[in-house]
Amino acid sequence: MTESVSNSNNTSPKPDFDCLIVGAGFSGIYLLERLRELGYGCRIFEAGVDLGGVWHWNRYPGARVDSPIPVYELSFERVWKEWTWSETYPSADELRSYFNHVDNMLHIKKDVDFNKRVIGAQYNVHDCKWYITAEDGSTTTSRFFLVCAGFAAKTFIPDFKGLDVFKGEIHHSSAWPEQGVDVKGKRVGIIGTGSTGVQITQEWAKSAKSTVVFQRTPNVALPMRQSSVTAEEQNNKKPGYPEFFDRRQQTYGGQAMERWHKKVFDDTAQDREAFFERRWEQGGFGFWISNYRDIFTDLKANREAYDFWARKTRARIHNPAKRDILAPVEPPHPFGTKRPSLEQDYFDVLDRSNVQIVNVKQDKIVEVTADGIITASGSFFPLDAIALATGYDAVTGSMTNMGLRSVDGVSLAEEWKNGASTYLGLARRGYPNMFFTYSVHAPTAFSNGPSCIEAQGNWIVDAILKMDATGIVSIEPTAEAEREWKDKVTTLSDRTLFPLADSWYMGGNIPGKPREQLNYLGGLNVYEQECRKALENWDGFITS
Ligand code: N01
Repeated sequence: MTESVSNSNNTSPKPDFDCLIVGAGFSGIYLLERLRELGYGCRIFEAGVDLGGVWHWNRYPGARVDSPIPVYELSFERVWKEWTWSETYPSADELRSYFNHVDNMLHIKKDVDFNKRVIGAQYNVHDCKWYITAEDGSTTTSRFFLVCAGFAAKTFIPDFKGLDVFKGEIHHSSAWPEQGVDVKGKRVGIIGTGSTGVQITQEWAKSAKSTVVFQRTPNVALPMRQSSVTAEEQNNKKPGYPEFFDRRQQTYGGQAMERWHKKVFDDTAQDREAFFERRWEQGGFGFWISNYRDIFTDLKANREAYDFWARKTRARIHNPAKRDILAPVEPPHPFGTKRPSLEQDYFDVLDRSNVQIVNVKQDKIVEVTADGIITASGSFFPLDAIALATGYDAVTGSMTNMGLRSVDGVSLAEEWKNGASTYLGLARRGYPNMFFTYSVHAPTAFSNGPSCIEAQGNWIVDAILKMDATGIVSIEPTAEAEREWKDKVTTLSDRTLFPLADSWYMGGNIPGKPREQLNYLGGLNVYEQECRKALENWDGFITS
């Protein structure tokens, strides 16, 4: 459906596509399917060789999702009706099978170019087309340019001296060899204790001869409480799925889990302990997301949650030195202001005698040698394999790493050098007809992925439909709307304790990156209402 292009009053040939989508993860697939059904000509360019986005790339041992089924899946009935999970928190392998199933049901792959990495894109105001260049030298034109690259597409590897001289295997978690790494009988090291580091440690420490975990910040990890699930159990619940998926969109975190209505000190100490205990026993993110409603706004309230966590966790660690590194009495940051992992036996594994923990906040890594790692104190840790679980230039990195340029030819990386700016976490001034999902200034880090993606995807589809129904050729935000949106994102964040932690939420994990809130903290439900309101009269947009 390219009639709208003829509205542009230009005589240049039609673009190659109505919508060119970057990325074949949840967002790209969702948008492709929705737009294709409406008759739009779409294509996905995907740098990897298969569907799945982060689940395609993340092949490190132990990788699994931390949202329970059926929260973390697409709401397309054709997909969920015929699909059965085996665990409450599925593994990356199972998620890759899920994406194959998505393809079997929706025939996504026929509209995807794999191995196609976008390295440049710019909108031409004269012919109203995006020109998208790929690493293979090709240039493709499109009316809309939809960036669905997720928040974790740009790997971060610290600039450790000697990284390239290490003789053993060394891999970042996002570039893990498909055949895996055999660590049986080997001495292994894991740098980083975020969600990825926790998951790798749980696996490697069980088979390696010895393990050294290089921890800069303790992971205030919560019990996952994994369980197997049968097809029968799932089939019994499926009649309720449509309502469940609707409800998921109406919650703060897109999780079908709400913050508790009470504040921490509304309860007596005894009732509070009982409440914490219930959340703890449930497992998963309940202790984080549906905890007392003031734990992210009041340090004293937050400390109660941390102290409960520390008591529970310290009781599991028998080695006193390890106990103080892994679960210190004093919080490393307010509880939950860095993403907690869901662990299965992380603390038990770390307590083993063949596992060593190095506190690299006090004793920094200074060099990787051919045979191991040297820290500032001069300690040498001989290693045969190293896992770099050091995370991502998260949220903005996926977008600034793609060669995007404004209509004036300025690169997005340059524009965002001192801070990101967007409108509604969906659009950017100077980039007409470009929309992005699960990225900057949206609920991204604070929402279940598929929920956020579907809310934004539906908005993008409706915006395109509305443009075509009313003869609008292009839209882009005003400078004022962007300023106001950024102020809102910042104000919401400043009311909370999140700015107190050096997290990737705040750009705090990357040396030199501007320190600012990159996520919208008002909740997915409110976010969606705000976006919908703007769509009614194109508030904050310039239309032409
Ligand atoms: O990355 P991270 P990640 N020296 O940035 C450390 C999602 N995810 O890949 O905390 C030593 O969280 C760094 O230390 P510090 C999820 O949303 C989900 O683990 O900055 N250490 C930190 O410990 C997650 O939040 C799952 O002090 C250094 C680690 O490296 C997001 O992806 C699984 C260092 C990086 O942790 C990112 O997680 C995996 C240095 N110079 C990922 N530099 C699920 O379970 C950094 N570190 C669904």
